[in-house]
Amino acid sequence: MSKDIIEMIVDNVLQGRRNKDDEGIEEGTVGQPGVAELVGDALEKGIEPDKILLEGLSRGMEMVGEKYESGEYFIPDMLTAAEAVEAGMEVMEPHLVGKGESGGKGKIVLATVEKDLHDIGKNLVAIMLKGAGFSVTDLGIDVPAARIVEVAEEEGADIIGLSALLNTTMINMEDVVKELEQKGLRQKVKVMIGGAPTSDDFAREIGADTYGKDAFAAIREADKLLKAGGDN
Ligand code: B12
Repeated sequence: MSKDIIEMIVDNVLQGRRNKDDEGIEEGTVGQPGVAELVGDALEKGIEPDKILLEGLSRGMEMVGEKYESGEYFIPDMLTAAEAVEAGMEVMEPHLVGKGESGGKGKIVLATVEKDLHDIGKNLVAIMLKGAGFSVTDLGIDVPAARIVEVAEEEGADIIGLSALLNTTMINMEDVVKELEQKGLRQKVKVMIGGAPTSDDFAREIGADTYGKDAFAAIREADKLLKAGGDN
């Protein structure tokens, strides 16, 4: 193989090829390994899962974003690329989960906020947190604040993790903080936010406890929050 396997993963995310049966943007690709097979090969070759995630799947999706922004790609291209990333993550998950202390570190309820359908970043965060030993309940996309808080209460969650990718939906994160306050749970449950339009400043503005730039920061920040909680 002349091309580096990580580069091939990036290429196939850009082509939106989940597996060998998919046709990509370029014709004549059917039969060649797609993202799922390439991720499997990379794992077999002993390439670190973190590298596959960050430099392969995540990088590929970032490049799709750049192409969308420059007008080269359209929404259907984003969707097929997203499906290819999902296919790769499915192969990755068992290799990441179980690296940690299998759920013993603390409970996290994770969701993409109401009216937002983006979930690739959140799913990556979920996999990495599970791999780091947290127990994660992933509520999916477009989840109303009341539902997130209800589940966090039922499950006795330590942390609520919120994702938003749109300028128009990030503000819905504040509703979760308010809902926790209204239910008298704010002292019990920490709130960690993330997603491209969010920031440390925004977290402070809406009264969240912390912001994580990426899936690795999510682990670091969750660890810090639990440590701070434990010291109280
Ligand atoms: C894929 C994609 C889609 C897919 C989503 C598929 C899916 N299953 O997720 C589809 C096609 C559905 C889509 C739809 C839309 N999209 Co879109 N989409 C993207 C795209 C290209 C990539 C997002 C992505 O997956 N990135 C890769 C992941 C790995 O990165 P990430 O999400 O940022 O996550 C990382 C961190 O942010 C962080 N993180 C994320 N969540 C969390 C949570 C916590 C707790 C923590 C700690 C960290 C954390 O960790 C992650 C891993 O490192 C971006 C472009 C971009 N540059 O981001 C546009 C983008 C987000 N979309 C955009 C828009 C406008 C839309 C639409 C409105 C388009 C339309 N006209 O219909 C719709 C809205 C649908 C809706 N209601 O949500 C804009 C948003 C502009 C804005 N800031 O408001 C962007 C930026 C593109 C652009 N430049 O115009 N989109």
